[in-house]
Amino acid sequence: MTSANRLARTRLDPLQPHLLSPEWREPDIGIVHLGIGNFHRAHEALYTEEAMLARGGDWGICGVTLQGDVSKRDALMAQDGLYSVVERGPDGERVTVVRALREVLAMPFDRARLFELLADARVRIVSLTVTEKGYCRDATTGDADFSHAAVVSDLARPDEPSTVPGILTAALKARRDAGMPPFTVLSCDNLSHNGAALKRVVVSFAARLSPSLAAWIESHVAFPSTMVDRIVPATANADRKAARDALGVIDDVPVPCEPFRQWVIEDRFTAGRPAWEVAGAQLVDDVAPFEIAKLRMLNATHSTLAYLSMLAGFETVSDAVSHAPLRTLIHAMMTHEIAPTLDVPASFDLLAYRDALLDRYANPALKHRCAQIAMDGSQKLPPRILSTIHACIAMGQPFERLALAVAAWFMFLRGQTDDGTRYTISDPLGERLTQLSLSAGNAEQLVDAMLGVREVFPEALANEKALRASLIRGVRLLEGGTRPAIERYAEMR
Ligand code: CS2
Repeated sequence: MTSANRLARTRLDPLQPHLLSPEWREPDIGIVHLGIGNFHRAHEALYTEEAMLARGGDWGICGVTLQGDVSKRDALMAQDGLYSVVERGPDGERVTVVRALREVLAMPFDRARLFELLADARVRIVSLTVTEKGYCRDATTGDADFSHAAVVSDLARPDEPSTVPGILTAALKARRDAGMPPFTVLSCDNLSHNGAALKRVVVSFAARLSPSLAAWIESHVAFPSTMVDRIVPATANADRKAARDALGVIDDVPVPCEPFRQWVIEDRFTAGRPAWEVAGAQLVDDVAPFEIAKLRMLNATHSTLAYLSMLAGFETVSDAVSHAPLRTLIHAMMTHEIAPTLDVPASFDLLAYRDALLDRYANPALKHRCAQIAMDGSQKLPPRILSTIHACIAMGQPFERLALAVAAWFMFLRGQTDDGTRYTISDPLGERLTQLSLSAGNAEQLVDAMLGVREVFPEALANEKALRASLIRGVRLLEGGTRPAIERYAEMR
């Protein structure tokens, strides 16, 4: 295929119907984004492009993949950083070519260029979507995980970092040493209090190298929290075909997503920011109520659907919610177990939020695979489901359905569906967890073995008798078949 058939900045004219606006001035890079996955490209990058179109500003983005994924870098750079967003809604699809991404780097190969940018005063924001495990956070203390091999190596060689705390600490040190103001660090991952959580990881890491640097970061660097929301599946061939059919040229790396998007940001930027509000972002003083509601309502039910579906054999989220008992179970879980734990402003209608989520899940055009959501359960369950169970226990509220979700995760870790089809488990603790779940002889042993995993279950929660009993009930029922178990829980009052 010749490059004349591919997306290119010099050949955007014929693509006008697929651009947000014909106007465009190529901006300097103002944002370095760590974790250039599909989510960022369908979320922050679009908000940023709209903000620049409306209000200008040099907020071009340099995306960085931290896993040495040169193929992603090369595919995007072969298209001058251009790619299309394929929005799939019930009323059809819309293909938009995004121009905000100016450069893509792959660590560790492009370390010198990354640090050149991070020391450039024009870069005023470093944002992140590195997923939960990318934070290298010790779940018990909240500090950097000093037993993590990559963290140990970054502490030994702080000039050649590869982890998030290592990279941010080295870049902030260079700024401080040069007498420059720091950039704002913007976490866009699904962690509760994500800004504060990231700050703690970075400051604790820096403290091991230099207490004065840690103190400078503590007092000078802003880490605003955010709530991000858009359902963005992995790219499939159908998306490449949709982009090609719409654009008439090849896009190897389009991003499929739903029409809905939301971004709530704590408005604390020490070196300026794009006018994201013109694109619909909500800039607020306190993100916590939004962030916790989204984690507990959306992400928790996503994970519940994912584990039950992996066992029962539903491939996508829309397949899962078109199974009436599973939909009823999720609806009841949000109504009776999750919503009562949330403390949101009066204007936030949780039941309307629940119904909107179920409608979003039902989107048949999206093909959001349950296997994608099922990844990294050891990192995702604590903020999504365990924190909610903890709140239910404290309030004396029921949590039987939430416990079923956790039991389904235990069963999922055995690596096969109810009908014996095997799948691989992708989780940083995967091998150990699978080993534990396979060696347990019965439901009690399985639950006790899993409750003993401190990275997932804090001691106080693991000692809750009522939780243990609910988990055992859940495992026993699931052992008799996931679909019948879903039916039983759907009937629960
Ligand atoms: C999902 C999220 O994969 C997952 O774990 O729950 O990526 C979810 O789609 C987004 O948070 C939606 O905003």
